[in-house]
Amino acid sequence: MATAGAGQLLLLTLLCALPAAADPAGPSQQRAVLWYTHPAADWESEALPIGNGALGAMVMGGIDTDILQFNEKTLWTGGPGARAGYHWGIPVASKAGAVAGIVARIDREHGIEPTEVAAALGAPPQGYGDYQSFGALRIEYEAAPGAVDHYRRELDLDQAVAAVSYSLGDAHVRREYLVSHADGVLALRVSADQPGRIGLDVHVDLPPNRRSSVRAQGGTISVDGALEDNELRFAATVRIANEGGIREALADGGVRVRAANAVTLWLAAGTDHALRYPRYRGAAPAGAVRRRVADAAARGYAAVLARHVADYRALHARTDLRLADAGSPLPTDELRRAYGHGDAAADRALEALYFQYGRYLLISSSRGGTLPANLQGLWNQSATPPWNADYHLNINLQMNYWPAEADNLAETTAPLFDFIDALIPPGTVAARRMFAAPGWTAFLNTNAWGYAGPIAWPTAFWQPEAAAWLAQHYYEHYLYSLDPRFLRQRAWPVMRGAAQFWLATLHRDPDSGRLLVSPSYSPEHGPFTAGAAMSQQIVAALLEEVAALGARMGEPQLGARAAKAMQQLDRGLHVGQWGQLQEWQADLDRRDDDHRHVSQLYALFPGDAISPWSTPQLAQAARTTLDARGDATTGWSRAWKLNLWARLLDGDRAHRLLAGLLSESTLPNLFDTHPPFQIDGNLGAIAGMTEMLLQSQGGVIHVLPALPRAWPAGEVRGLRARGDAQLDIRWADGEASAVIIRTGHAGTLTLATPLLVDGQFTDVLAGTPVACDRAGGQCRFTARAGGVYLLRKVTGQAAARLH
Ligand code: FUC
Repeated sequence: MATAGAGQLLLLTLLCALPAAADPAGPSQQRAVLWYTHPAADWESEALPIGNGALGAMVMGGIDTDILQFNEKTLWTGGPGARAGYHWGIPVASKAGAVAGIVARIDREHGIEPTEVAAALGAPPQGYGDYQSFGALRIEYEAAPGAVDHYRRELDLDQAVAAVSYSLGDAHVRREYLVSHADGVLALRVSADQPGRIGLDVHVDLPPNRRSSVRAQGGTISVDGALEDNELRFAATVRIANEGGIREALADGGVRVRAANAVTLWLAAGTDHALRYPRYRGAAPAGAVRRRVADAAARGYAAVLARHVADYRALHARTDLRLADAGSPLPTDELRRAYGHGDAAADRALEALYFQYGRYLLISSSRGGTLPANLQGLWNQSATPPWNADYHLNINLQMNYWPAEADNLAETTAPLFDFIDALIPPGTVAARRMFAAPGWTAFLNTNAWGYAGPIAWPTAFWQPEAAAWLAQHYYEHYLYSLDPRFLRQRAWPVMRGAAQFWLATLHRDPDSGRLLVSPSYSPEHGPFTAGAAMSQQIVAALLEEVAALGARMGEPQLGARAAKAMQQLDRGLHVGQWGQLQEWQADLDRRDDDHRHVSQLYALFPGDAISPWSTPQLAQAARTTLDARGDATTGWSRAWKLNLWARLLDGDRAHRLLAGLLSESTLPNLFDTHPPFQIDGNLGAIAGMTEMLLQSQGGVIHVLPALPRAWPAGEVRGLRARGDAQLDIRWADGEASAVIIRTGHAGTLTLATPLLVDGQFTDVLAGTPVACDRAGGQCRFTARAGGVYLLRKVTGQAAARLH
């Protein structure tokens, strides 16, 4: 830009003003903080999670004794070396004949009971293992004279720092807790505004299922050991640094501090797990763990805090949701209890907080260099957690990552992609042994050790579409980023292997001649048949993409095979006798069925084969199905339905699902409860909130497609759209009033919003209007690389000035 004219300057001023502006209805903006007036009494429902993707802890904040239960993401029993033996769940001898037998039976009988198929094709899991608690830091505070008052426990989502504060006699005590990704350590700093007031004993408590030594020397507690089940080695170091006062190592492995001005605890932990088939073992952990603590302690708390906040904000602060007329003086547990009882401003405050909490949870449980977020994200206190706190591939792991791209946290997909890449070698063996097929596959569930076979749990074991579904996440990452290297080097190999598998195993239906998945099982529901809707929809999406990409990726033959299969493939989009979208090829759906899995609606969300714009009749059928299933259900299922209603452009109904989640399926610490606690509901829900505000599937960016009446005015910043675009949207009276689009790549974008009908649409850097045909509130325009575009409502005098 050589010179800026007056118009340009004005636009730039507007542009700068927009993100900083408070909500249109007045400055009721609140800080994004969860806060409580009491310590947590319960781990699952009240403790506050902190984490850096690999290392996490739950903050209870007890006054006399503070228990900081902590996890390291790779501490798993099971896998190679497990006492029970381990074969990745993959049969040693080929099962291809048994699978063919089931396929032939389904051809004849059309439906088989899951118990029979599980007996024929599944196997009891051997050496599957569980995600483990690492241990707990037990901090016992020295009794001090004076009453405790003004207690507050909080989690600041803008900084990713938890804190406890209270007055004790004439002193004010503050504890701050964080887990830094930048420095790989947990830090707890305890300070008081009066000298010499901090006295505490620190111990590390470990669960019994391991051999371990805990030793204290000077100010350091060293933990070394191995899990009894699989000899996985682990190490942790806690350094206790006191400012003033005295410190001594205790004979029982603890450390005591007395009369200090402040104390900082540093904790690092690790294992020798490595995400590499077949051994899954890497370097001994102790050296790296000790080094991380030494480096952080040398850096000092203020510097570590600053680096942590900068690292976290680089992700979290990109996106903000401000709802107008939102606010409440209530602590978070009371706010949640009061939710839906008539205070709309308080309700909106909780909804906006819940949105930013979901983004916080994803960042805190999913960073590069470790495993992806599991069923509980990162936080688990048990040796035998529900569903092993594993990776369920028939909705749950995928749901964890639904918000990653649109909510501007694409970096959080790094551990997911590393995990899936590492699943391909055992998944390739599984495809061969189970189906005599090329490519790779996975089934219902997997663990830290590349489990790739089917377990023998009749209603939950068969999901060979998992590989194709997971491949969609790679392709979506490309659609959002338009990064050609990622497409070629990461996405394509995964998509190719999944497509090769399906091209070899699709079955020609003897009745219709169509290509079907067989055996096929609609997640956790109904009989085994051929061609359940979800199976067909997932495979169709993958093969369609492979057909389109093959030539460009240098594999035209594979592309051509996929294209040919697509001509014969049933797409799983059938409307049944009561107007519903069928879950199976045969019209078996019952109107009174309220099953939590709505698998036949995959094509509506997360897929995009159904939409009210392009396939209105199918969208109507999806609506009929959703109405029949009803709203009341488990946590993650409500979150899925929230996304589905947003895709049906019904903002009020989507909001009703959000309201149900918050009032029925959310714990006082705002964890989603299935029940029990499962993080998929938190993460799926914020994906749905985002779908209410912005959608970009099918090549069109729709602004505020499902805005509920409950959010008449507000502002959202930093949402991402497919096509490498980023949007800020402000709205009032239920309509968009300003939209800023920042574009990464040069190319064509299509924007849809009624604001295009009479709004002013400007290429800000050029200072010129955007030329496009705006018929029907849509505009297809050519965006520049690094462009900035402003669409705004112009009325009265402002319009005259600008023209
Ligand atoms: C899916 C669900 C269950 C549970 C489990 C972890 O299989 O059907 O309800 O959420 O995952």
